[in-house]
Amino acid sequence: MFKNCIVRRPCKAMVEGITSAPELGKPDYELALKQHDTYIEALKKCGVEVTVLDALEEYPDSCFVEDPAVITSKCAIITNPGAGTRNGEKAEILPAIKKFFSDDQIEYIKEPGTLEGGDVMMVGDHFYVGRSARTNEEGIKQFIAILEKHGLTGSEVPLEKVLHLKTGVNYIENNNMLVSGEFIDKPDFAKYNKIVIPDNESYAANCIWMNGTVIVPEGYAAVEKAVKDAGYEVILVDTSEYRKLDGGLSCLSLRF
Ligand code: CIR
Repeated sequence: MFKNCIVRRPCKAMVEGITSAPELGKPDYELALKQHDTYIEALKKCGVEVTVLDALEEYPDSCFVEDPAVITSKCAIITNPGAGTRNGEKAEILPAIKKFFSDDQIEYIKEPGTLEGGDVMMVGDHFYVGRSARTNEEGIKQFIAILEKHGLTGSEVPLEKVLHLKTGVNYIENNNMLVSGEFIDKPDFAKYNKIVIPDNESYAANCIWMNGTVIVPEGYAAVEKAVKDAGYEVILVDTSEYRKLDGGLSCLSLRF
């Protein structure tokens, strides 16, 4: 069960955030703030304390707190984001992590390794790590060594198309996994009960399990139904403005 979440308010500069889909237009900052409020309320409904960090205008993508850190049951790992404009976010997240973890529980991914938390999917004590344009072989090697030092395990999953691993695949506990596109037939995930996301709703592969409830992005009826049919309570949160920056529900929080 998760007890805590860390989120960071979006900044006005988010309109200059990285995107692979400029055709969706720039995010509406005021609407993004309202959606962030709703997101925080949804997390709280799932029984967690939410730490809300101040917006950081120097980093347009800094509301996506999942990327500069990974939190496990045994340790926190400050990553080394592969996106140049985001790399400095690792220093900005550290004070918040230090409120929950002592220095000997905090590990670091170091150059030349790069890794972003969006590429890390936790399944119990095992962590799948996407090798992507943001997360390199050396970053994965360091990450798995850190996991093993703390009695956890990890394995690499090469990505071909999507930004981060969790853009396309998410574990929602009870052996259930939401899978889309390139992940549907990956042998790595053969042992899970796969809930296959239709191509026209692929954005909604990024749902989060929160203490028995699954938070699903609003506007994806097939995914909402599939998650409900799998037996979960569902809370819908509209993330339209974050989608314009390739960001989804998991990207907006650290959950631990
Ligand atoms: C980026 O390209 O880094 C941001 N615009 C989106 C980050 C999404 N984060 C995630 O999937 N964990």
